[in-house]
Amino acid sequence: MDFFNIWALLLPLFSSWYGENYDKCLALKSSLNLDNTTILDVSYVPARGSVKTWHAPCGAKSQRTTASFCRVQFSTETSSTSAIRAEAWLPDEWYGRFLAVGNGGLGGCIAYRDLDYGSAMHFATVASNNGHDGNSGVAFLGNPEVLKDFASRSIHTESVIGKQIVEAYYGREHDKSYYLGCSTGGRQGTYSALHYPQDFDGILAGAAATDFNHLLHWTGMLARATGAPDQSSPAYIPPKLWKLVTAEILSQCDAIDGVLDGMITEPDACDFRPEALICPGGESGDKCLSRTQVEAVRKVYSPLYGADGELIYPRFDPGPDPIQGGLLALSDGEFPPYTKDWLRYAVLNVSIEETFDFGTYGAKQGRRMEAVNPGGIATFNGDMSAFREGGGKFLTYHGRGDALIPSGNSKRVYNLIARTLGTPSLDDFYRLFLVPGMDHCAGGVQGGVAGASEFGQLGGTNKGVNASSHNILLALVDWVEGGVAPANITGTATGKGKEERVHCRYPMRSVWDAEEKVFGCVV
Ligand SMILES: *[C@@H]1O[C@H](CO)[C@@H](O)[C@H](O)[C@H]1NC(C)=O
Ligand SMILES: *[C@@H]1O[C@H](CO)[C@@H](O)[C@H](O)[C@H]1NC(C)=O
Ligand SMILES: *[C@@H]1O[C@H](CO)[C@@H](O)[C@H](O)[C@H]1NC(C)=O
Ligand SMILES: *[C@@H]1O[C@H](CO)[C@@H](O)[C@H](O)[C@H]1NC(C)=O
Ligand SMILES: [Ca+2]
Repeated sequence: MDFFNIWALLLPLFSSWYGENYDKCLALKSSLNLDNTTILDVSYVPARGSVKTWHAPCGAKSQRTTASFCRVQFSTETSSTSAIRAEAWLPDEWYGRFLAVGNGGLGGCIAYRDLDYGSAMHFATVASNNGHDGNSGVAFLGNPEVLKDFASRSIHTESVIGKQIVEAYYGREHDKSYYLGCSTGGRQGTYSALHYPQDFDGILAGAAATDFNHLLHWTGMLARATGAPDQSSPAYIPPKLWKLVTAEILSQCDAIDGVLDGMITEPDACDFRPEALICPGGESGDKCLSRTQVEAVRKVYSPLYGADGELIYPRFDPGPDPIQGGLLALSDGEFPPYTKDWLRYAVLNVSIEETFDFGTYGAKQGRRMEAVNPGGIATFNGDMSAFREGGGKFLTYHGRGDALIPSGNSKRVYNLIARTLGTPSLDDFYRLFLVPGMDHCAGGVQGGVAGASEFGQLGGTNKGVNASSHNILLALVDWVEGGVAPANITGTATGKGKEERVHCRYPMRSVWDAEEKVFGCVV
């Protein structure tokens, strides 16, 4: 019997095993007719399986799946020279909610773990490749439409088309719509609230890469401070000396929060003095730093100011080991790849064949990035009035051990919105949770201690605990659908002990209660 005959025999069997959803799903392939959209593939995925991903050229080739769902892969043209590639995962057990998920870095990569997470939590979930494939900026070169997808259009498009697919499949409109993302995904969510206030009822946008041009400039300046791209620079600090720096920060600042637990609860209270590390005689050594290296360390832990004294970007939080946290700008002596690609391919439009001397990088390039502001990407605007007036709810979080985007930026954005809207507290629609010890978006270990960094913020950060007190996505649902706003969120540590810790909402502070022996939230 040949292959096709086997399928002819088995297909009706699948259909009866999986029930009506199987047929309903496959029927979408010919019935969907959506603006600017080509349906690439439709398949039914049974529970607890695995799917082949659209991985080129990033991410894993397959993704484990939890729910049983209908998978629709599609491509939507956003202009005559640009398109997004996207997927909708439509779970059999659907609670009437729509969820769009975002991207990371300069990607280019469909967030499969978030598709799995969203569909497992019974959301009809949509993700896209952000208008180009891969995590490099080459796709932006000479293609302003691709840049526009990256800066602003892909999330809007995936949500407009995704909602139509949801309606076609389930035979009715969704009830409420949500967004989830972190880092670049956090910026995308913030952009949606500012510019597409109708797209989502609830937005969960963590560790947001807002004030994007300045963020990349800050990273560039940090790298220059430590001598990049030249490892033989006297300011270069090799990874083993960064370990010393991290240990010294802990010894100076761990106790400030009242507990020697290897974690700095409030890095803003840490006035780190790197001079403690200067070698006798001031030369460089194996177990100490030269005066030049100490100056570099001081710059890393200081805010970046412009020529007129204006704040360009808040300082890097003292605490995490920047190497472990993946702040490559500091660890390998190279110029940071995102700043490099953004400047070359989106701002200066330097071709692949030409070179750019990153040894000359400085304030001038930062001003250039700000002035060009490719695709209108900056996302540093406090006017969320339309989103707020439309009843939207916004949750955000930031790790106090984030080695890629300083948590001070999330406080700064909170304050910007409060100032712009003329209200001291944003509690009625916008809440920020600061998470001690957490690295960029998730994970993180300081002084050997894992922070309570799992609270359902992304796929893979929800080890079974999904009550809304412990799961920020469900907390958002409670707020949007039940009017109950989260006062705080409880995180669970990744380590064996599964310790829990309550994360406070800004501007409350996490303060040790010596009698109760627990951190509480204090105004
Ligand atoms: C389809 O594309 C056209 C032009 O490219 C655009 O004006 C229109 O808004 C698009 N429709 C959707 C639903 O994105
Ligand atoms: C909790 O998550 C599991 C999947 O991980 C899901 O089956 C269950 O329904 C969820 N509970 C709620 C309240 O969403
Ligand atoms: C590079 O291209 C972008 C649009 O893709 C444009 O905004 C910018 O002005 C260009 N830069 C230069 C130096 O021409
Ligand atoms: C967290 O919020 C709950 C209400 O949801 C409250 O009962 C509890 O006291 C709060 N915890 C802290 C540490 O503030
Ligand atoms: Ca401590």
